[in-house]
Amino acid sequence: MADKGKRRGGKSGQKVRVDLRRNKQTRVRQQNMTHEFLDDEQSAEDVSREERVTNRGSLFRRRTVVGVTADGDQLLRNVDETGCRRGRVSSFIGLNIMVRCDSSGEEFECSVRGVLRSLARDARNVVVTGDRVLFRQEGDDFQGVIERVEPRHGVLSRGSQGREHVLVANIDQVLIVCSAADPEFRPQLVDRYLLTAERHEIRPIVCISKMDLVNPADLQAQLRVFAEVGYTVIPASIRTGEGIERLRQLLRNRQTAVSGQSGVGKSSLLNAVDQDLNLATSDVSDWTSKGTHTTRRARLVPLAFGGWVCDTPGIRQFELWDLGLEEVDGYFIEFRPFIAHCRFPNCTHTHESNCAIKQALEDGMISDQRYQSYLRLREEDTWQWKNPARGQGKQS
Ligand SMILES: Nc1nc2c(ncn2[C@@H]2O[C@H](COP(=O)(O)OP(=O)(O)OP(=O)(O)O)[C@@H](O)[C@H]2O)c(=O)[nH]1
Ligand SMILES: [Mg+2]
Ligand SMILES: [Zn+2]
Repeated sequence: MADKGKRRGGKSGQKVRVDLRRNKQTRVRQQNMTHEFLDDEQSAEDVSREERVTNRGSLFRRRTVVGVTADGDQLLRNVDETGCRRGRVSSFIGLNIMVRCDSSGEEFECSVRGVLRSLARDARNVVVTGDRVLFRQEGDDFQGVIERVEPRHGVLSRGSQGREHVLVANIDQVLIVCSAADPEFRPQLVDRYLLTAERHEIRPIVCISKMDLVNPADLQAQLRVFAEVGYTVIPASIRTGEGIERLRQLLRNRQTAVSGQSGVGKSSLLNAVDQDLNLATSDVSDWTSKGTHTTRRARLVPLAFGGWVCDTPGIRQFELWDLGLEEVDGYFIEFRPFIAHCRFPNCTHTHESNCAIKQALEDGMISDQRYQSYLRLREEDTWQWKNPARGQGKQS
């Protein structure tokens, strides 16, 4: 949206997205920066604060504020809590939302209070799996109404047809599952997840499933690339048991989203990690022939040994959301030390001379695998309708 500086969409009480001005001088994060009001495409429930340091040390800080002024805020926040219960959204069944009560562990089938929906610009993300909510029981059965959605932290989201699709909220880490084979290993898909995790400050863990199907030596070089950048990489197999105990340790007492392509074995891995889970999985012959997802909806479940996992449906493509083309390089974390040494401050590391990234590539400081990923990302993504709030123009 071109008209920066102007608050839009705005009756008092509605939320606005504030984008705090870039600071070119320093890499240090600062608190009180100048406000600029921008158009807001996010949903009313999203009150997450986001802050990021881009590659050249410039700072983008942005927050979505619900109800900066009176009315809307009161509608959303001032709920009469008497008789309400606290819980967490575990899954969606049709239009109904399953909420697990914090105190009793019972599941309630809930709807959403009308005002929450009507104030939301993006109906799709009003309530998402993993949300912490305040809800009121209605009637004698396990039914209720969600009165309030608490502010989120740790969101895993992706783009989908030009809009944000929040996969799961309130997570600490994402287990990125990519199979060694069947379906074939896709390091560039892993990179997309890694970028998103960096962007949202969620810890990524890379799990390479179905290791029993390959000769480990064949993948060694590719896996080493991720490890050398500093990521935790776990080769695993439910057939041999490789990696399962390590996964158990990493998942214990954490909030973990499990994501990856369909058929890579996400649900199977979780069942191996905690045998009480009994998540649906499909036979090899089944999933390859039908080409559909076995896990149809995200499901948040507690682990017997502590912590929660959210098993999500497989994805085909992982489109990045809310990440500008000009900052992608900075989220390839091993590029960071070099970026500032490029001759041109807006170097794209493609055709420019005196490019420190290309030099680092030549010197073996950056791997070709990751550099190719970077190039692909630049080419493939539909950047023009990303980041509508940042003046790149939104087309629908
Ligand atoms: N050989 C081998 N096969 C595995 C392994 N893990 C899972 N599989 C098989 O892979 C197929 C798919 O497993 P799922 O756990 O359903 O895969 P998913 O990632 O949950 O798939 P969606 O729910 O569709 O996203 C099943 O036939 C599993 O038996 C493994 O370690 N080795
Ligand atoms: Mg599954
Ligand atoms: Zn460069």
